[in-house]
Amino acid sequence: MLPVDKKVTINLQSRDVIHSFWIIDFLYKKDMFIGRDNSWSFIPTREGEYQGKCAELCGEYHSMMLFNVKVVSQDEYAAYLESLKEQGNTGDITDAYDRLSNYPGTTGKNESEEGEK
Ligand SMILES: [Cu+2]
Repeated sequence: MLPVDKKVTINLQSRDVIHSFWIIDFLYKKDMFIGRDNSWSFIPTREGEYQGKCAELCGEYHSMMLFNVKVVSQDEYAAYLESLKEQGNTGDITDAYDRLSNYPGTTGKNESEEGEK
């Protein structure tokens, strides 16, 4: 769910292979790479529901990588965030779900990234 007429930045990270984040009606897609963060900023200007999918043949479940993006009013967006909070759904996804463990000598993090922290 995204708020209409507000700048949105989507940070894209891959935890396994290369994917491509594609919202079809937005006429744009952005690749997601392992160990290299990517981002996409835009301002959705029309309320509605838009289909998205992975646009990179990424593996056995590629055809199941479908999602919907709902662009809603500011009020509806605020109410949605509040409902998530009430359900205890706050914060970001952490590295706890990271399945990538093939960087040499690490537990799934890029060594150059670790040096920056
Ligand atoms: Cu895919």
